[in-house]
Amino acid sequence: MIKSAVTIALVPQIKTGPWIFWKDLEEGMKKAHDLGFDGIELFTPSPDLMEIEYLHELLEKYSLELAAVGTGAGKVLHGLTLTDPDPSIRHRAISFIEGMIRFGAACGAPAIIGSMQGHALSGNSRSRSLNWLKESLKELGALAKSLDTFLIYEPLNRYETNLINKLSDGTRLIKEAEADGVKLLADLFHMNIEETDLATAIQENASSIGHIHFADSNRSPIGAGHTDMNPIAEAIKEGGYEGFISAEAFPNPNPDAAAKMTIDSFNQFFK
Ligand code: LER
Ligand code: MN
Repeated sequence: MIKSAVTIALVPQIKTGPWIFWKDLEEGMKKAHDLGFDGIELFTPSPDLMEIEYLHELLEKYSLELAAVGTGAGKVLHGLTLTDPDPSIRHRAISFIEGMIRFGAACGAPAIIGSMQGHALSGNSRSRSLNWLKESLKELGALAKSLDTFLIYEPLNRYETNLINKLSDGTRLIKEAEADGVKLLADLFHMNIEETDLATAIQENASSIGHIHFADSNRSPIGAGHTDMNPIAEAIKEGGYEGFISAEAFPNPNPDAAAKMTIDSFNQFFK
């Protein structure tokens, strides 16, 4: 089944990022429920922002699933990446992500590695960076698998990483890493910058995709840019995708309108 989700960010330092709701967890969850979303995707500063029991209660109260948890705060707040040349920073990055994997898994959700993949620095060979990334994905994917979930790895556009920008390179990376607990995140905004054709990229990588970020060409909610969703939605459905399509978009013109626009687009293309 294809399910809808909306992002809630609880990290004040990234309030200007592409997240629909960011003020308050319960308020965001109530709004998500009232609009008919199936789940929420959470960005927290750390794995222990709230008691798991409290989150369980709220998820039950508002009939929502936890779609995924983001790990970006590890980079934004602590400067941690999996490809930092300093082994102690790589080690702390792994520990941070392990915590987030356990946090998500306690509610049946995968964690996402996006900006924490880092990038290859000049003078620091690209293959060395990719090897660190592969080793980390293998280790963290195995942890996720042991907790009955998976790990999500997200190719980002060229302005955010110089490691992996396209889905097909992500599929190859996971294979080379033999990281079988890892799936790819197809973020339509990044794909709009990097892929030759979004629908073809989705078709060709269908078996690797485990999560989708739903945003238009300008990273506003779907419907507010020039992405042609028809062939993309067809490719997602024909590829047998079963997972969340989650609104990671700027809250334009405001969070409530962006959430409404997103669920209307989701219902138009996926119901
Ligand atoms: C995270 O999912 C993402 O897409 C990044 O661009 C956020 O900075
Ligand atoms: Mn994304």
